[in-house]
Amino acid sequence: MKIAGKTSPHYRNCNLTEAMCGIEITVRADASLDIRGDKDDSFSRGYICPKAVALQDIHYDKDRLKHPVRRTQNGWQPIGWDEAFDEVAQNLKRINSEYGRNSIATYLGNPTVHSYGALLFAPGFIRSLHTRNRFSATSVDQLAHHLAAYLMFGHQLLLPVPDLDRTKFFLILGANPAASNGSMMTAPGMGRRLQEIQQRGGKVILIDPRFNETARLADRHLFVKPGTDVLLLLALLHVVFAEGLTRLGPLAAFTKGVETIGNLVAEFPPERVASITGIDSDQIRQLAREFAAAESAVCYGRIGVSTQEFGGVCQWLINVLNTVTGNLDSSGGAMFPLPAFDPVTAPESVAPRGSFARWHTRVRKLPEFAGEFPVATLAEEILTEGPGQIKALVTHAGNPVLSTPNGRRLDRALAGLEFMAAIDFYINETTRHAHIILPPTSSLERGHYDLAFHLLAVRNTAKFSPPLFEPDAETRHDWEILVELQTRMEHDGVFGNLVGRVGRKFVRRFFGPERILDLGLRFGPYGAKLNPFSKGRIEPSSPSSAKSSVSSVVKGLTLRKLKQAPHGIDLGPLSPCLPARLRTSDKHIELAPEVLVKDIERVKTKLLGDASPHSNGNLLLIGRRQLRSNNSWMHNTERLVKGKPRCTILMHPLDAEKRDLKPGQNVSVQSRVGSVVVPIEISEEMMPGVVSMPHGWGHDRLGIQLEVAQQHAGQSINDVTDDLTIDALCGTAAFNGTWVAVESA
Ligand SMILES: Nc1nc2c(c(=O)[nH]1)N[C@H]1C(S)=C(S)[C@@H](COP(=O)(O)OP(=O)(O)OC[C@H]3O[C@@H](n4cnc5c(=O)[nH]c(N)nc54)[C@H](O)[C@@H]3O)O[C@H]1N2
Ligand SMILES: Nc1nc2c(c(=O)[nH]1)N[C@H]1C(S)=C(S)[C@@H](COP(=O)(O)OP(=O)(O)OC[C@H]3O[C@@H](n4cnc5c(=O)[nH]c(N)nc54)[C@H](O)[C@@H]3O)O[C@H]1N2
Ligand SMILES: [Mo]
Repeated sequence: MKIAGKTSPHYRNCNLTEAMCGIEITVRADASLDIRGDKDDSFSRGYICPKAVALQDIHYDKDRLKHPVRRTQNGWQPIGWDEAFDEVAQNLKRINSEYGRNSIATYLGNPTVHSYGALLFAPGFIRSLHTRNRFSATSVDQLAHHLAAYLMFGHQLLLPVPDLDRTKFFLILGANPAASNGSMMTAPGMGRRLQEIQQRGGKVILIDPRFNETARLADRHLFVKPGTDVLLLLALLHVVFAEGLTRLGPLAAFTKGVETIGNLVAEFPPERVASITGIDSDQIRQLAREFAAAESAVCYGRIGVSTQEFGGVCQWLINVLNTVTGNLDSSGGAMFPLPAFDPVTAPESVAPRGSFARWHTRVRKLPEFAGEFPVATLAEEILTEGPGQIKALVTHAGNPVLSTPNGRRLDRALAGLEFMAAIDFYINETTRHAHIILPPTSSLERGHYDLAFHLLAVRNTAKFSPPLFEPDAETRHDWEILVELQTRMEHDGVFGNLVGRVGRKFVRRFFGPERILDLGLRFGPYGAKLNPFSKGRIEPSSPSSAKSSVSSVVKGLTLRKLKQAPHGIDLGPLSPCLPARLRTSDKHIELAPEVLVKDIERVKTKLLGDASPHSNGNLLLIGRRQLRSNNSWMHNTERLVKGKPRCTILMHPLDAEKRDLKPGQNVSVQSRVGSVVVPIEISEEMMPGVVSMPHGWGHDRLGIQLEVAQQHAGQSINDVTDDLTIDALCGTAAFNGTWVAVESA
């Protein structure tokens, strides 16, 4: 293992979750790594979570693939890169010419967003396939945020973020930042930051069907019945309008649709929704008044509200609540970060504004968003015969068998594909179906810049992490694999191959991710090149530390200057930027987009009408994240999985008593699509009628190569979640709110 730089210790950002924690790594004599929080990182100030320490376990994992493999009757065989690339390209071309362009599908998983090389080069590869069957983890995650941003602010990436370090009133719906480290809100050290809100006289309030880890830090926690947050939001807005508490301030000059919202919410007084949401009408009124009266306030909702049947309208109404109370684009409210590499002002070809419902899926007719289809439809598109049926799949950094609803069905579907390739370094529940696996370098072998998370951060900062280790001679970076596949798809024959090869060399030499990053920084808001938004101040982080003081970085940010600041550069607090930063054609906020307003009809029918759901003695299943876990792929590290089994179902004592269930016993959890057997934990943390399970477990399938994970297999919640239970507006999986029967196993 060759160390890349001269510097020891080595400073970088952990790229596992969204928090961008600065870490300090020392390579010990025995090659093991001492990984700790970087005290000089001005943003994370030394905070890390246990996952960062496990970066080394992944790097040194003996199950991690270092060279391409081909699946044969006698198991996996190592093959060379050229052979592997050829075989993938030949198969994709054959299937394309035999069945048409839409017969090839792609799936990009979550770590794609944590690798800037992959983010920059995946779109080119996907374009080279000319298929509409593009999928990603977005439709099991944050799609609702993009949809609301696109329709209201004109760009899918113009995402408001809580101004956490200044707010006086933080209203959280369905998130657990104390365990997840925060999402769509990058802020390392969540516990400290929440405490600081209280120390400056502010309040933290959580709405959640579980008294989760964040509830323990909050001033108030209210149980809400899963899937009913939309009614709570409508009622909060009702009170704001009915009691004359709207105050748009400067936003009034460029906000359309306020009256439409007023009319819409008129029919949702708290009394009408209280029993359905499980929140007392007085509590709702009080909450609305406090929110409106606070010096600054911000409402924020995450996975609990994004991945449920009304996720789209929830994220919209959250933005509306912030806007009409004067808390959008205002200090302590919901603000728009201005990152040094800014996709919002980048050309359309680099970061598209978004699109909605230009075309629909073949089988269920669900809409595209930004050129992608909802992954809840992937299995049926593979299994349903006819023109346009998916015959081949390429996955990149994804494990949809464990991470998408009705995963067993997808598991079966993948087994029947004519061809599958995976860009991944593990043989797991999904990649075991691949014919060829192309393994990328580990994250310690590459440079890192958080293209996505600087855009979502509660403070403007910039940091480049150099590689710690030289890449293994046999491995390729994600972006190199993607470029290689793209050129092979685009060029045919001997001449084509030659052109391709030269082009490839050229791209790798002159237009790799570092070059693009540098250009992005130069033309970005803090670069020397002219940019309409360059108002940013640049200060070196923690000037007290000699190592970090880069006094020359005061203007004209470049990658070189960024590299001279190993602890990152502080670019100041978030600052107001509207209406200039809006990307709507008329530079107005569209408070009441038609499709969203219309979707309230569905809310009325489903939640208020006769068809409103009845439990029939069943329970509502929701998800749960755990600090020492990261979706499906970090269970192969002993230090993160040791201790008692964590893949359990949580249930309220009353529900357990009714079913005569005792703590620790195995129970079967059954839904329309399948069942799992897991141990039960009984706790008053849960709202009665609701049960919770973590996702990403279920490593007991045949043929995977994850020795540690297999010993801590657990079961997959997504063998129970339903691919037909979705947010009908945009097709996001509605993981939260699956009806299940739970009984002794
Ligand atoms: N340790 C750890 N950290 C992670 C991850 C991980 O797997 N492990 N994953 C990362 C990823 S990919 C993401 S997207 C983020 C997610 O980050 P978060 O959204 O903060 O994470 P969750 O723990 O899923 O929080 C969802 C909360 O919603 C609640 N909930 C469920 N249904 C409802 C509902 O109908 N209404 C309301 N109001 N609440 C509901 C749940 O009880 C839970 O407390 O975390 C990231 N960070
Ligand atoms: N029931 C339920 N299901 C959920 C959720 C939930 O709350 N409840 N949360 C959803 C959310 S928010 C998300 S984001 C998804 C995640 O779902 P996915 O993105 O589909 O799955 P991950 O578990 O993140 O798997 C990541 C894969 O990428 C590989 N990998 C890791 N690093 C790299 C890399 O640098 N390059 C490459 N090429 N591969 C790499 C890993 O080996 C692994 O196979 O799960 C979703 N599923
Ligand atoms: Mo996610």
